[in-house]
Amino acid sequence: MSGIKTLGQFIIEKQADFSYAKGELSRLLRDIGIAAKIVNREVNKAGLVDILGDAGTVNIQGEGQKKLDVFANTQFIAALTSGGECCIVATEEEDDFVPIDSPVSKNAKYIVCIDPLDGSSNIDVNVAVGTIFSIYRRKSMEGLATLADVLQKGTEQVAAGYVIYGSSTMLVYTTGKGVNGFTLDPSIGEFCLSHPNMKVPKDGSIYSINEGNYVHFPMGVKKYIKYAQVHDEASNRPYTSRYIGSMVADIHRNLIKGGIYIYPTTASSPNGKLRLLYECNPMAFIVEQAGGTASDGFRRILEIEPVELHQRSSIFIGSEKMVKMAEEMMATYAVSDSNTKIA
Ligand code: AHM
Ligand code: MG
Repeated sequence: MSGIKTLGQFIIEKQADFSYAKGELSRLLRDIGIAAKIVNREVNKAGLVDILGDAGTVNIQGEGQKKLDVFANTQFIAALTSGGECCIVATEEEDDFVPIDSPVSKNAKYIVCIDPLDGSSNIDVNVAVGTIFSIYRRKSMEGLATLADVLQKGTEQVAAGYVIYGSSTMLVYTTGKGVNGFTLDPSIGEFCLSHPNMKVPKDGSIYSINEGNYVHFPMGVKKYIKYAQVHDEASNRPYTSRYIGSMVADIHRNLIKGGIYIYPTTASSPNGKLRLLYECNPMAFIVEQAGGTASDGFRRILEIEPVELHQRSSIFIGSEKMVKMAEEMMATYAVSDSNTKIA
């Protein structure tokens, strides 16, 4: 085992960095890691068992739920319930937040916002999917935690992370002191530190966006796409287009190689598609901690005031120089959008 550092060992070593109750946050991260291993087991044998396909139910967003969505949701809620450190789970798969009411969680101080299985339309075709989570400390001091405890700005996150179930399974997280990545070693069943102190390159040459929606994009995004496609050796253009359709996988790749991921507003989704609390905020916290930038096109994602549980946002995230350039174009062409009412 020499030279290997497991997630559990690493979390305990880094406890001193936590601003709050140290053992509690460590235990919470451990609980998420355990649930992630169970979900990983099912994702990996998805073709072998009757767990692929639709569950026949629809979530609050009106999206059909896949069986693995439902399975992952159940696993994370169960792990957070028995762990005892979480008082509320807000998940993409439940209409309302889920209060955790168990004897062990009476004094629980943490709120977890989670997308249990992101990119789940990719499950049936063996493409990478992910879990995204965000952890807040409850603000209210007594009684049951409420919606107000959940609706905190991204700047208030005490930890965030994602799990990518890809060609290997990785858990990447931050507690606000940099970003570290752990790869699951299936032979010992442990996440092992493989990507210490991850940094997103300041500039990159990959852009990731669903270009099929081009006609519905704001003018600033259309201009940015054209900019990305122009030949210019000095700035390494044309850029490479890479879009998996799993936010976790697209952002993970860009975090390592340098790039920008964009999910803008469109004519049919004027507030964007992705959810602020359990998709945009955690990814923004991680990418900022890795030295990158995350914006809704005009302002920092982490400073958006949430007003509802399943609030959506546009997102421009990744290498700082690329995001800044896209923001400049959004600002420049915002007027033409307001004239055509696209965004
Ligand atoms: P989901 O949470 O329902 O899986 O939706 C989120 C996913 C992201 O992972 C991905 O980047 C995006 O939706 C893909 O959307 P589209 O198919 O519109 O490009
Ligand atoms: Mg999602």
